[in-house]
Amino acid sequence: MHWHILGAGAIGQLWAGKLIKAGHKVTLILRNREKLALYRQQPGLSITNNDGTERFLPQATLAEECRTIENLLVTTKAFATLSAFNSVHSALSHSARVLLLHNGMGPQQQLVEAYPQLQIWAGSTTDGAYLTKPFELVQAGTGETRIGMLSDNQTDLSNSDFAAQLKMIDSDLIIENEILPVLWRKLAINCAINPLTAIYNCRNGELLKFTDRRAAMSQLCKEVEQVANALNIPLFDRPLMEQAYDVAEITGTNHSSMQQDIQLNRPCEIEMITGYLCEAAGQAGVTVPANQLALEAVRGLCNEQS
Ligand code: KPL
Repeated sequence: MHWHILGAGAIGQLWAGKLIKAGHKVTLILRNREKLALYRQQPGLSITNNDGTERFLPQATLAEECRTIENLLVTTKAFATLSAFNSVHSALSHSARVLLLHNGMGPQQQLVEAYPQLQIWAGSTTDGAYLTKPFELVQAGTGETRIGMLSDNQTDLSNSDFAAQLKMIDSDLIIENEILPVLWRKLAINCAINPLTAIYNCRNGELLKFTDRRAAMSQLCKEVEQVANALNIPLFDRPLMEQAYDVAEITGTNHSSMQQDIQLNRPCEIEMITGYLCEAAGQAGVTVPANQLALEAVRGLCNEQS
């Protein structure tokens, strides 16, 4: 199969390596001519993990140069998903499959509504990877990746085909019949950790060391659970606070993606994380004052950047 990858950040490059290893042809769709020129100076990307370093040679192009896309993997930041998708939409073949792998929620549902004819899959990953240079990736840890079909296209037999092909890319990958609760679980964890690490400008584990931070986290968790309950979305089989506590502890020395984005003056995903939660709460008639406050505080931090 030929895959195009939109969003050549850490997860996009990790998947480029996985796909090439599984025998697929891969084309990276790069953001602009500068990035493409940089890639072409020394084509290829390297992935380093405990087993050593491997080099891969995907092709690279720009959105406007794409002709026919059969399989599209979107690994942009959540706030860039829709515009990135629109930049290649006209190149998608009639039977194209789109797989969205990003934090937060909103863009997935918007794409399904806007393009009911497309097969849209979405997933959530806890794979740990970071770039040391533009095309040099370190795979820090192997997490869990869950993928399922979002669009209500159940009659298409090729869906199960696609699931089998995905499993061949990565045998650890989990195919879910219902992906929405999976996306909500990741959203819930991100609502509990990301805004607070941005507000306190701290590592994930430093949220657990202070009573006031733990209390704030617990309040956020309670509200997220109320919204999920009201919408009949099953979260975890134990309180969200316990689950989030463990994630913050396990990833204790990490800086969350939101804390990093704010520190590096990049746009952040607050609207697709806490913003999405607050919107869903409004629709479900649930009040979420702590999350609303966190949303406003992080929006304030984002505005300070400009
Ligand atoms: O997903 C994350 C993120 O940083 O976006 C967590 C779970 C908080 C780990 O850092």
